[in-house]
Amino acid sequence: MSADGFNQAPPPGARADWTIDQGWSAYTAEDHATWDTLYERQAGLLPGYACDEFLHGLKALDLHRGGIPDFEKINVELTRLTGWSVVAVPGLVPDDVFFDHLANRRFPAGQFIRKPDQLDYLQEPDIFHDVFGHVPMLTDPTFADYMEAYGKGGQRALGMGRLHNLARLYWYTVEFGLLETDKGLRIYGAGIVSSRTESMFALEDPSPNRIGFDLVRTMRTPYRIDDFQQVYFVIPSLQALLDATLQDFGPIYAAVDGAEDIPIDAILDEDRVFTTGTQAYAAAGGRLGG
Ligand code: HBI
Ligand code: FE
Repeated sequence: MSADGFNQAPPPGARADWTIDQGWSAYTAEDHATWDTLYERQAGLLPGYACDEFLHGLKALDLHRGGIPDFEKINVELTRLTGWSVVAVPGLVPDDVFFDHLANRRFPAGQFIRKPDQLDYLQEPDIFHDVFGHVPMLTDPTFADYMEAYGKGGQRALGMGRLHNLARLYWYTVEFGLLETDKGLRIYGAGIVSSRTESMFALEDPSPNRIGFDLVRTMRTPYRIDDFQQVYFVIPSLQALLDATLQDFGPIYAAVDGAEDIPIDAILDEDRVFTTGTQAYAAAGGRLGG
């Protein structure tokens, strides 16, 4: 997920912080139609799958208006709610640039949208993954605080050579996290909520493990970048996630240092287990083998 190294020069046409103008008027009818197709597929599924905070954010930012959102328009409400704004970037940006944006409540969103023949899966986050997947949660004050804290933690982690630990935390929360609610498990992770198939898999399939979130546990657990996850971590509340991130990571890194990676499909005695998965999907070769 990361553009490796840092202090890299921005691509031609981008500013020093790698931002570009969104150029909303330049999107084609096909681009807007792709957004609408992706949106219709997801929005119909989300009640009962996405957490309330996500659904409220979708409405608050009026993302169902149709067509690719104009950042200037959605930023008026987003900034009023939590001080966050969405800025356009050409694609993945170097880690130091990414964390600096997050630490200053700017979410870097890919300016491009996938092609009609890439609807189900693409390697690099496009505007649908970023704006539909990530931005609605930024309207929630607690999650907005978490993402800023994550950015600041990322800047410190880079300085300590700990990026790989933090990348796992990001992956198992911001991208693929589940939330425990009184109505059952709900999705808050952008990578899940922007994918119809993974939304159903993450909540309903007997294959993956579902385990209570623990900071050290996630940092010790590898993740899949090419297919559905084999384990999903469940937070008891957004506040609990924020609290976990506001502590000093020094001892956390020390605890991770001496420890081996935990096998991706393992369940430990100390885990709070919601689902002991069959791992049948991964054993059958997953999407690539499906
Ligand atoms: N750049 N635009 C963009 N979006 C990301 O999600 C992103 C990135 N650069 C680095 C990165 N993510 C990851 O390396 C960090 O989350 C660890
Ligand atoms: Fe993402």
